[in-house]
Amino acid sequence: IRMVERLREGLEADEFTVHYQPIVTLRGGRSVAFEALVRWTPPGQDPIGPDRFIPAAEDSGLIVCLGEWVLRRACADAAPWFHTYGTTITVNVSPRQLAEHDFADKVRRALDDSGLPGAALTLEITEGVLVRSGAHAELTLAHLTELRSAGVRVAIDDFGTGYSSLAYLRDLPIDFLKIDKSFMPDDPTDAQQGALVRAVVDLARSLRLVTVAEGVETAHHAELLRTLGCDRGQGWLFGRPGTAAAASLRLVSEA
Ligand code: G
Ligand code: G
Ligand code: MN
Ligand code: NA
Repeated sequence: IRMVERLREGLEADEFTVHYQPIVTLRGGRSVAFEALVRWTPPGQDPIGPDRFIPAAEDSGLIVCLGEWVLRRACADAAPWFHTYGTTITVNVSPRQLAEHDFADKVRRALDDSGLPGAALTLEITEGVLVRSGAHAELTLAHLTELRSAGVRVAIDDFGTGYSSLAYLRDLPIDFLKIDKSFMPDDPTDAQQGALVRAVVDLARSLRLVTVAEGVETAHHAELLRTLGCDRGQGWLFGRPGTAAAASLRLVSEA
């Protein structure tokens, strides 16, 4: 309850920022997208990680307001990146947002107001989104279908960590699979870990989805993923989340 109060105050006092982490092609290494990741630094304090405040924002419903703010900020920051380099932006969306009757309207307005086409935006949702949206599952599906027909793409985040993953892949309109970072082997010689990454990448590829590996921390991870035919990577090896200015600089230096 205290956390919720602080969140509400923080939103009013404009204490949030958005950081951006590059998503690169595993062949070529170009930053084709950035994931928007919200940050909260109350004045005079250390940053509070999203792991701590996103759950509270979801439980209280404040995520609807915070999520819309992140979406609008990210679209505004990403507009020059898209227009100059074709770099797209991916934004995390929680089930609560998708259960709002006007979610698709809000997304279209954020795009219009920043001068972006739908194709510049990817929404990241989790496998459990239909279950967690409960009675709103139909509305969630309708929003995603409508936005996709406007060119917006949809990614399944943290793939492989939820349950009944396969049924969701069948029922959800999606374009990308983001393989959860827990699948990156911490021991390159462990055959069992290697087999698991291979199985997940093969599954995603056979569904003709673009595959994005998360948590790529080492050159070995990148090499393994290339061998397996994974399309894109995101992780500390390629770049940590940073400010919009840092993202712009990165694009300039790649051009
Ligand atoms: O890097 P990281 O600590 O930023 O993110 C931790 C968790 O918070 C991840 O699960 C990430 O998806 C989530 N997260 C980060 N930014 C947002 C956001 O804007 N909206 C939602 N719903 N989740 C976010
Ligand atoms: O849940 P989601 O996948 O949206 O959030 C991405 C999270 O992963 C963020 O907290 C981000 O800071 C974190 N992250 C990004 N790259 C790496 C990495 O290479 N290793 C680890 N352990 N975490 C990472
Ligand atoms: Mn994400
Ligand atoms: Na992710």
